Amino acid sequence: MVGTYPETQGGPSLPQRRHLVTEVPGPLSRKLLDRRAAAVPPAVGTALPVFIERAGGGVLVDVDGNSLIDFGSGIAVVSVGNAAPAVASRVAEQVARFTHTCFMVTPYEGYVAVCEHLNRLTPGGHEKRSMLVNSGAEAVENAVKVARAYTRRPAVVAFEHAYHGRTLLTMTLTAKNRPYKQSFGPYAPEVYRVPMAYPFRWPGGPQRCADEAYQRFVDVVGTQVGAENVACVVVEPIQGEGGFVVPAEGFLPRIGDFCREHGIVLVADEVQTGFGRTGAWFASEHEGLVPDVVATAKGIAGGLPLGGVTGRAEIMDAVHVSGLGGTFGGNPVACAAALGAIETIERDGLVDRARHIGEVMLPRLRTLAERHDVVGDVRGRGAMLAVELVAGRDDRTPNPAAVADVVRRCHADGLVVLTAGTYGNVLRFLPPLVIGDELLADGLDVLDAAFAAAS
Ligand code: PLZ
Repeated sequence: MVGTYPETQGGPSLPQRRHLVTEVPGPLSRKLLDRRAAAVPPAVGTALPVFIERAGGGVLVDVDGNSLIDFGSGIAVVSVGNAAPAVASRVAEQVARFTHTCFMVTPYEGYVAVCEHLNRLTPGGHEKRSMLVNSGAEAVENAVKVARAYTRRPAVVAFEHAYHGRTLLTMTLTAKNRPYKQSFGPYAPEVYRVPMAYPFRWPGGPQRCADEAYQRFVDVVGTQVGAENVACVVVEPIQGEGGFVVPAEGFLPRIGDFCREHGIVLVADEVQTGFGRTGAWFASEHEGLVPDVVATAKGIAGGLPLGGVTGRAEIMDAVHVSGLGGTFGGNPVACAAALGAIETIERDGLVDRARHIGEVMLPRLRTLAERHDVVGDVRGRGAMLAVELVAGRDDRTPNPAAVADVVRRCHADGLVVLTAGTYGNVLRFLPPLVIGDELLADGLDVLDAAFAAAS
């Protein structure tokens, strides 16, 4: 192992503090960056080029011994904290017992137990079934396969600003060209795009957003596709990569009603919003939305690769025997991690904790908006929050340069923050739900200082 830090373990026992001992990235990270450049193509990007040696609670410790505050959770994955004890111990136990059989060859209990939890925790009291996969993209892709098999219809409707993955079908469902789609076409057929009820950027203003966006949805589906041809509508209840867009209130329930009326499967992509992140188990709950199928991943397994597709029993059971699966889907080690993560969320009240994080952060972000004209919008729910940066008070032109400047200053000061947004002008915050109040406050101070220095 490269590095200078004495302890070998991560997890919550790591000192929960921001502490820089070199510039960021430090010399050992820079050495590894050179090796990376020779071994890994630049197509696989890097938000912050520090190499991590240990992590836990709300900190990432790099190979140079710098302790950074984590406001990213590896893109909303380690909600229970990195190397969470219940995850680490269950994984260690499982890995010593057996590592793989393939659930389709000889099954094991962990897979079934995770599916039982998914069936219990996802919105709606109806009878459900779940299947497990390896990633968010695979979860969304399988949700579409299930919807097509059940409805025997081809078309899929997705939204502007959507992100659903990087496989051919999910890349097609994704709205943004660069970096996700550029030069990777032709795309999958039968995918149709409708506007998202994006209050801050709706031409008619936020008040008319839900009504007008719904009218546009009905118009496009009716005139360009035909509701009777639509297998499913795929929607993120809060858009993630697209900029943490919270749909105008009332929009999603109406989409849900439309789907029910026309026999269309409503697929909620809860890959980023799920498992407590927004202050509810699933973001659909904030508006009482009960999706027919829910796609999950990220926060489900404390950092191990796992995804789930959970749906109404009659929809999931419509697929022929052996129509769904994959070699690694629902790997026993990943399932053990998921059981540890779910146990941690329930035992430690992390859904409430996400709400608390929102209550601490939102006033601070609103103060930023009062002080700095570039902050055009503050939005999100629970521990999924963002600020959208614009040219100025009366000019909503996206300002990705200001975001880049603030991010650079945060990184240099030991705060890991991520960007998002169709225009690259959104700064997003996804702290682990276990982050302590002091560390959270320190992170917000770094952010304040970065805005003050940037303007
Ligand atoms: N659906 C809503 O947020 C993944 C993408 C990072 P995978 N978001 C992070 C990147 O640039 O590749 C995501 C999501 C929503 C689906 C996915 C896809 O999940 O596990 O990355 O396949």
